[in-house]
Amino acid sequence: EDGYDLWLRYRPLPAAQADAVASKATTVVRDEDDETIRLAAAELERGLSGLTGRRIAGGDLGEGAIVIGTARSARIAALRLPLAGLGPEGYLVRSVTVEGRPVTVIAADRPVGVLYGAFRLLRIAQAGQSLDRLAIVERPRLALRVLNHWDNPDRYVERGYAGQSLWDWQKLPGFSDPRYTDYARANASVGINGAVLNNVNASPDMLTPAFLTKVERLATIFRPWGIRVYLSAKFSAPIEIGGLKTADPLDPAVAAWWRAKADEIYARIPDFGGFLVKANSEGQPGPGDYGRSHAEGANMLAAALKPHGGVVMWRAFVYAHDKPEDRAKQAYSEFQPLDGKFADNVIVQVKNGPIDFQPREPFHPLFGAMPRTPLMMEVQITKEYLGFATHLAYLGPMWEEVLRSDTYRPRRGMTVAKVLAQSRLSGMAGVANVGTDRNWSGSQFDQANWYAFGRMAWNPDDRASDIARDWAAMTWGPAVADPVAAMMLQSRQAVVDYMMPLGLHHLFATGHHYGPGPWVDDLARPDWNPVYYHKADRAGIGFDRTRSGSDAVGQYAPALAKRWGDPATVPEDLLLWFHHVPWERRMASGRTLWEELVARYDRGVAEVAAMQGQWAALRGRVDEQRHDEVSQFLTIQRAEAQWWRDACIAYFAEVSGRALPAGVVPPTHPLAWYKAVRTPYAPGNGR
Ligand code: BDP
Repeated sequence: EDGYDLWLRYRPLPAAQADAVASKATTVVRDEDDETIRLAAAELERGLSGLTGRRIAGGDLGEGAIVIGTARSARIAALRLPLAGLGPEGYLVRSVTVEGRPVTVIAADRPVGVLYGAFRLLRIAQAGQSLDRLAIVERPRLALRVLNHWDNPDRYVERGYAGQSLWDWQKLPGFSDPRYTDYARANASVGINGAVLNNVNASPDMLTPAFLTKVERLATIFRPWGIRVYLSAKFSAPIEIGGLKTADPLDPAVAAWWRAKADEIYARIPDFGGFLVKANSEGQPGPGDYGRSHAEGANMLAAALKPHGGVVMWRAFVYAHDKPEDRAKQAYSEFQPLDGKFADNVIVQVKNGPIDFQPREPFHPLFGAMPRTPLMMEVQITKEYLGFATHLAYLGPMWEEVLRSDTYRPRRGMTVAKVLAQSRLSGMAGVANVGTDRNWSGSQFDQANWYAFGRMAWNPDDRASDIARDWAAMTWGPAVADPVAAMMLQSRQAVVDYMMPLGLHHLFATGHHYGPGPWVDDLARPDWNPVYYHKADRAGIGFDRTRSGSDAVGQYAPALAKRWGDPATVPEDLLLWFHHVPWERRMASGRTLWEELVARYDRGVAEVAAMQGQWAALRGRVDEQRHDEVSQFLTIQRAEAQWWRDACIAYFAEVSGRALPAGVVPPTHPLAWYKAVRTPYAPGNGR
């Protein structure tokens, strides 16, 4: 096994469980000849046959049948189930009696709901759970559940660690790689319903007719799986491919160009999702180039898409070149005043935290602060800042932490999850971690992050621990689900501990964001340098974001600003994010800050060693090929955790002028050694 089958392996269950499933899955009955419903039936047959070791096929109604469909099937309609209330993507899975026989029904208002319901039933069976007395009613809490591919036309994936882009543009539209279907199927299995095909640092070529025929082909393949395609639009495309002199959003010729472009796209792809835009950020063009606001830029594109039902996902990831303001404050400063100014088919896409996908950040202050503007949350599934593909870090707990954060806006209890779910346009975007590697995600365990993203976008209140368990059962087998999930649940904190504990952030070496570089101070912009973020000196360490400092804390609701603005009440995990504190400060453990920092780094390395032990104990209980790959990756992670720990401790010891606490093992090498490490060929660098 090489991992290609993801969580849809459908290997035989132990005999007793297989018998139980088989008795509830004698045949799959469908009356409708809809392509999506056919896919649902085929998936059930494939999955249930694999799990039970028997041939389960389509057939007539009998005891133990699985009956699937919408109200267009007379048999389903006769059951008078409350299908209309399920919405366009919801479903129900119920044990009922039809024509005197006990059966299971998977029903929905629309075919895609039936497909989602089929995957749900399979998930239950894969976990070895009973298919008796089912009474499940589900509908997604968020409407747009979208992967953002940072894929370039030349197949290079920005921040991608799983090989090349899946999209083989050169061979499209002529050749349909079977992987396109497998990709769509995997997404559908977790409820992902959209894919932005190209990098936010967009090439204008993507909007040319030559590329649009290729995009159309992919859209056709994805459609029956409930997936719409979107494109990242380069704001200056009217100049680059349209021959105009300007891209000013208020220029009528520019607006007309985009309208025509939208018409052209929809003529090919009637269910095209819309545009994702990175504007006036990190050198990308945007409305700001013409003195126009983000709202003016977004609304112009929104008007072009509106007649076709498309949306604009406008990113709030901005930090301007000319402003000395704390980078953590800039998105809020620029976007919050625009609340209420966006057209009704614009949704502002906000990263989970105010800086940039760090191993731990507080939630982004825009959540809750723009009540009249739909906001969607962007998370990074690809692990740009958490060790790429070789480090095992399950991101479910990180996203759960953010989604459960209380914004206190407008009142207590309004979590980020609620803010997202309550808006009239709602969604979550995940920067994809898939590529041409056989295992899709660059490592076996990174598949879990793709999986968890889908589950959390469907239900932002789902628990990371439940998701881990389900994934582990499906991917490694129900017998080892608990120990595998236990390993996963500690893994993200381990990365925080050995890279940047206690609220430290952005200590990365230049460019690739892989290894440590807390000493880096020579990059052109102050806020590209790690020293800007940790501000360590002889007296102390941390970024003062209180009122006496940048006052980034003032962008949060008063209750939070108060709690986080005081070093005595801020959670220690965010201490150095918000405060510059003396090395001698007493921590909850009784240690000084310096001692605590070193202890956290040591804990991180120990946690990786513990994962190695937990994984070693599973040898023989999972297949050898995947076990071996994970073991080797853990060995890499262990060595690199040590590298991070040693480099950071060596550096902070030097700037602080402090000796290592008693009993602490000194770094393997002197500081100069770590400073000399180069990683020029690390994958995924921006180009
Ligand atoms: C940063 C990445 C960069 C992306 C940027 C973005 O380093 O490659 O282009 O985010 O989100 O994290 O636009």
